[in-house]
Amino acid sequence: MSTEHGRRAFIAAGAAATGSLLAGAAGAQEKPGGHQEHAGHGGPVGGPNDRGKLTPGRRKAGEPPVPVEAPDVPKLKWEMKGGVKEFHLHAKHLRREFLPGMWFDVWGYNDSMPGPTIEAVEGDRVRIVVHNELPEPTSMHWHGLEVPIAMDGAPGLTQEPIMPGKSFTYEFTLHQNGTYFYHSHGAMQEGMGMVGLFVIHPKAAFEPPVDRDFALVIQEWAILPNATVPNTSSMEFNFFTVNGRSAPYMTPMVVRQGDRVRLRMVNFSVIDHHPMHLHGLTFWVTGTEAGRIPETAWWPMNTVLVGVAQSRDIEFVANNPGDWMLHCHMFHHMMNHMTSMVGPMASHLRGPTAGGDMARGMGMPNGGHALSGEYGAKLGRGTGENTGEDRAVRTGPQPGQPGGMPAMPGMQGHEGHGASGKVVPGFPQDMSMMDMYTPAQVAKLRRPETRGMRKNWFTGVEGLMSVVRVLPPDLYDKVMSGKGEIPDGASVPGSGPGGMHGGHGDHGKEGEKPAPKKEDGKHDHKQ
Ligand SMILES: [Cu+2]
Repeated sequence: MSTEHGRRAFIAAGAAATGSLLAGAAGAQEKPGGHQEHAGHGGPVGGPNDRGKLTPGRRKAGEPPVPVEAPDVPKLKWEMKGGVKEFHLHAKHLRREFLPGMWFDVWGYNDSMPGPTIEAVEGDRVRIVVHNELPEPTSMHWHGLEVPIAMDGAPGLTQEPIMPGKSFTYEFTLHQNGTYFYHSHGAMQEGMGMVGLFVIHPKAAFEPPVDRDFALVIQEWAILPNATVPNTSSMEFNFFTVNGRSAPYMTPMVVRQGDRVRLRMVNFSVIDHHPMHLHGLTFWVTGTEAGRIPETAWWPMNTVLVGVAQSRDIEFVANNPGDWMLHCHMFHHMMNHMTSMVGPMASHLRGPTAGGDMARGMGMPNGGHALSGEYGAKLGRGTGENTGEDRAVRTGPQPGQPGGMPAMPGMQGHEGHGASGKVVPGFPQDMSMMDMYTPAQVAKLRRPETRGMRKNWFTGVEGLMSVVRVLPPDLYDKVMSGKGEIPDGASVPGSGPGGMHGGHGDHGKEGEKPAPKKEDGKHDHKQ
């Protein structure tokens, strides 16, 4: 049935595209015959199906909204008590696995960072009991919600802080709908991860209704060398997470071709705005942190800037099959443990020293080549995180240390990253696709949602990224069923299955022995 719906949507979108050819000026700009390449491209500019603006998916108007999905984050359970939905949030320390085997100490709610997603419906009366299991006072703010002043969670200004071991009951009626979030109102606590999504559906779904509704919360982190605890006073960030995981460990969003899809993106970063770019698909911006935007004010885009503390809802028709990146387009935000990828870590595995002068703190080597042990980039500008110029260490927990994965063959890294990285003095070239994953890590990266992706899909997926997989109905059903074999690369037809190139650590299949460490210079991936 749903396949039939998908086909109908596809045909409808195609018909709309044909319509644009006959539609005067707007259509005249199109190359004749070019539309086959852009199934569902849509009708004339300003028309209802312009770039899929109001093109329906598979769901019928009048049905209730689909539940929201926040990949890698649980939903907060509730109990109806006297007509009130009652939730419980426990503010506490927990450990979160940002990347396979890399566990960090963060603060969150219940057993999740970000906290579990609150999902409610406009008109609901909610009671949210916050239990403080932290070693310091806290309070909870409901970002964007128009609540009575005593419920606003601003410590001192509107309430006494919730002391350790105590709890506080918030209760209010939701008269808004949209993408909101809850967070501690202590700045340093926010930096430790104390946030969660708060999605409020309208009573009847907006039309055309979406088939899938995803929510993402973006965060950034400064994790000092050898540390597992975020440095909340730093303004240099080396880890970025989407729903508490760095790419490629985030779970891809898998949708069926023809679906109408909503993505809700919340930016809970410390100081950075993120231009979130979606490959291969054009979307409309349909909501902000204040709720729905009228259709007349929607913008067609492929890159939407999500500012700090803002949310942006986007909608698109998933008419272009493939595995599409969704990522922040700031280059420094497209890497993990970014600073340590240039400089001494890359060549000597000593890691960068911290707290350098401005030039080196900004990643500008002032002597030698970028990979040299002595003159490579520094970690940070010395904004309080100085660990000493004499102490060169790797970013994040070390293998075998608390927070690190057990030491194992293949974790010893390699000397340098090929001769080409040292050709141009001071230039940190040749840095891409150099993350090494052990077989155990690769096994964790492969999940049901990644079946049929290219074998080495994760090599270029890092930092503030996620993947939207638009699958033809038959492939979608196969992937989601979890059954049967799907060949590598099935979702990127014509690209080959993927595989490793040039000996970059081991990205092989589970159980494979790591490749033996090679001599520097025989390691160049540009061969
Ligand atoms: Cu960014």
